[in-house]
Amino acid sequence: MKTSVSLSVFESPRGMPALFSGGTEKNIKRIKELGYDGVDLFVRNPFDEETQRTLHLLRQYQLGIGAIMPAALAGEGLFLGDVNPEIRKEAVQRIGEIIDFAGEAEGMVSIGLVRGNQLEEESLEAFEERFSASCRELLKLADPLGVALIIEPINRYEINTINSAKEGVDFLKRTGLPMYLMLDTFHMNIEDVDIGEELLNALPFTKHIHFLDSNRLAPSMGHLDMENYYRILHKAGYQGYLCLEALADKVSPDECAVRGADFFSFMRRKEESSREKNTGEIKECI
Ligand code: LER
Ligand code: MN
Repeated sequence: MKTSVSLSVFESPRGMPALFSGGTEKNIKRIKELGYDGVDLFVRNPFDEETQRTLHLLRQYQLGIGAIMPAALAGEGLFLGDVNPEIRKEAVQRIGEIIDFAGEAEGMVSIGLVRGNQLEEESLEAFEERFSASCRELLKLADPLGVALIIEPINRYEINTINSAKEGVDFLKRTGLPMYLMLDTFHMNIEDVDIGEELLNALPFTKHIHFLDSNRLAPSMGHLDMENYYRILHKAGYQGYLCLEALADKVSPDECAVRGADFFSFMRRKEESSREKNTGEIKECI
């Protein structure tokens, strides 16, 4: 499993879970120094100067890119499932630009808050019809570039459909859309009955994970059994990123990043020593 942190290319607004704000050399150097393998990148206009400079620095420091996050577009009122066709069209066009960028950056594109909300007076089917049609447009752009589109189940206080991991799986099965999931343990803690079980159930559809404790800080800073979830994913052979998409507004982002790095190296040492122990036991049996 690889590890990463979230980074916004631009100065991140309050409430955005970008652990590092600004694609500066200072931030990128620090992420590398702490031993992370990559970043999730919040972008706005992917071909502007600051995004291109950030991409260049990430390459220079040999950091990978997991998910590219278009959440800022939701802040601009652009939604793939919006009832207004003009808004849907603009959302598809702007996310399309992010897909082009993802092709160049070798990342995936997350589909989270940009889904938009089901209206109170309409059925889920009516909303899903609009949202799925926009997804089909995006897939036409993403497929030839080999860019995966990953739907993030997000808790009910932020959006009103696809809240739990199970609902994410059901949506993909129901529509047959060739998309994947990005799970987030912070949201799962609110929406899923058993995080460990649902991680396993959703794993065949999952390409990326935001790996946060109950308070949206690094594992070990809240009250979830993050060691258990790490072990479950490791044992199941998950090969993707565990990303600290943390909201460090009450502690310093650096402290959160250090605690995350400590957690991951502690878990790697533990896995390593249990592997050695098992090999020793097998040798003794022989
Ligand atoms: C984004 O990954 C996320 O988790 C949402 O809460 C939207 O910011
Ligand atoms: Mn997330």
